[in-house]
Amino acid sequence: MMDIKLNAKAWALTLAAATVSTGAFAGSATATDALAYWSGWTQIADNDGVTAPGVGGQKFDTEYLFYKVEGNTLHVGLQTGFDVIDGHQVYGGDNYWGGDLFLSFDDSNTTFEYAVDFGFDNCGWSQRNSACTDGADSVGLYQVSGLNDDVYGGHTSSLPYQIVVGEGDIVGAVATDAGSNGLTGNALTYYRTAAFDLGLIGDVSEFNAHWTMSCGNDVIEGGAQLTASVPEPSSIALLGLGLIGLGVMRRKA
Ligand SMILES: [Ca+2]
Ligand SMILES: [Ca+2]
Ligand SMILES: [Ca+2]
Repeated sequence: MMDIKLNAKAWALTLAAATVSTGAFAGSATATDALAYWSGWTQIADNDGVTAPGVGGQKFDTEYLFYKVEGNTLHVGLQTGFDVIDGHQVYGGDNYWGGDLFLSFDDSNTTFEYAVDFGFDNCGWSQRNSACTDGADSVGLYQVSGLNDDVYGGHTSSLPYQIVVGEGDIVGAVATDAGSNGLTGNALTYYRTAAFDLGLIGDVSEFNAHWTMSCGNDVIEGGAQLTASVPEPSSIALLGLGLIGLGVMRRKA
């Protein structure tokens, strides 16, 4: 009996140790939160702490998507452990590049009619062992006419990756901002934004966004309804007062 009890205890300790080590591994790969930069934005995706279909930890962790609408300008924001300041990072001696921000405005997130090119190098997984000499495109909003699907073959579920820009594909100008939290190691995270006039798209009721990198280790998607006429607090208050007034009148009647 004594032996069995000891064995059971030993098993429990082994299981506890396994749980702790798994937790520690996950934590070390994923330690960041949404940046204060996003104050006033609406979060539309939380993929922090997960890299799928691949691995690589924080440097490949797509973390959050945000958006906001100011006037007729749509702002979309990405936070990721991938270096999206220059769209290139070296990991384990290999080169990795950031993708374009794919956008859909036709209520479908299976195909993307538009993409924001941030001006990152036009290279992919097959060029990971060399410097990129393929050049880059101008920052802007483009119609999607051709795709660069050069991600790791086992991660094609992360596609689309980058557009191939053709003549006449550009739709309009994009204002972009980028930075990092300035921390190091697994606490380091970056942000990149895109802002453009919704008039470039036309009649828009919702959008979907998608982003990945040249290994396809991680991918993030999110979307939101774009309600053109959100009642302002003052008009909601007036509506409430009106309803209260109706109630009072009914009680009196
Ligand atoms: Ca993270
Ligand atoms: Ca992630
Ligand atoms: Ca490009």
